[in-house]
Amino acid sequence: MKFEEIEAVMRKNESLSEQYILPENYIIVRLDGKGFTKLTKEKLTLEKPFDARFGKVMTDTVKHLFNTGFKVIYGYTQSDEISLLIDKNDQTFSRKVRKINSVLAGEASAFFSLQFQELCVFDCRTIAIPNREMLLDYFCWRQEDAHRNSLSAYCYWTLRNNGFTENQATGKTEKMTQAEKNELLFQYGINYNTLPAWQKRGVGIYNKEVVKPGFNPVTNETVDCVRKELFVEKELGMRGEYRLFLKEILKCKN
Ligand SMILES: Nc1nc2c(ncn2[C@@H]2O[C@H](COP(=O)(O)OP(=O)(O)OP(=O)(O)O)[C@@H](O)[C@H]2O)c(=O)[nH]1
Ligand SMILES: [Mg+2]
Repeated sequence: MKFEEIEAVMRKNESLSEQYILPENYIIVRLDGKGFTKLTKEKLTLEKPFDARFGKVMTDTVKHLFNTGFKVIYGYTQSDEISLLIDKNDQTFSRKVRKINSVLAGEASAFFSLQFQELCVFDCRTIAIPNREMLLDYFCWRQEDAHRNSLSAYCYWTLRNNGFTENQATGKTEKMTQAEKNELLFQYGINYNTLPAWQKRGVGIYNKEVVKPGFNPVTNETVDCVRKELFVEKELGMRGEYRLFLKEILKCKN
């Protein structure tokens, strides 16, 4: 075959393998740290179960992803995962799933690695969401997951710090209800309800309008200017309250 013929076949095969997020669907992407159990234990020096610097780097990574060319409306992070809501009408890379996943995984991995000076990798999946109610369900689902995992992680590390082995700590908490886990922590002097919200509910990031003093060179006056700034919400509400918060962010979006 001639070069031109080979190229035509290759290009056709490539384009036939392409997947797109269909129009009228919201785009959600979820990135997750690859092998972070090992990485957080062996390579990074971190507090357990939650480390403020790790949390800050996750939040900064979300902020970075707001500036990678996609119209990101909302970002959410908990543990080693990040969810982004991308505008329904975003046409970046013609909504090609391959491009969205690879570019965002690359951006997150590169940015995060630079912060810790260690090789850290994120995977990425893209999910089409057909309506607003499902969007709210999605983010409430991730937050519920954060809540459960955080309670379990606190129980596990409390037992480990009190002389239990890995297997004993896992075995003891495996079949416990949430109420029983709360009770266990209480016995060791930890009131789960008073722990920082970001550890139990995750963190939300979105563009918020803020009023900042600006200078008008024509009138030589200081005037109030309305600007959009990335805002980090570390005190998210839960369930119904979280749904209302998300609805407010989505209010001006079609
Ligand atoms: N020490 C510490 N570990 C954290 C923190 N946040 C997340 N992690 C760890 O990150 C890991 C995330 O778990 P998973 O995503 O389920 O597992 P993984 O090892 O990353 O595996 P894959 O995602 O399947 O590649 C858990 O083991 C957490 O303990 C933190 O603030 N401090
Ligand atoms: Mg992971």
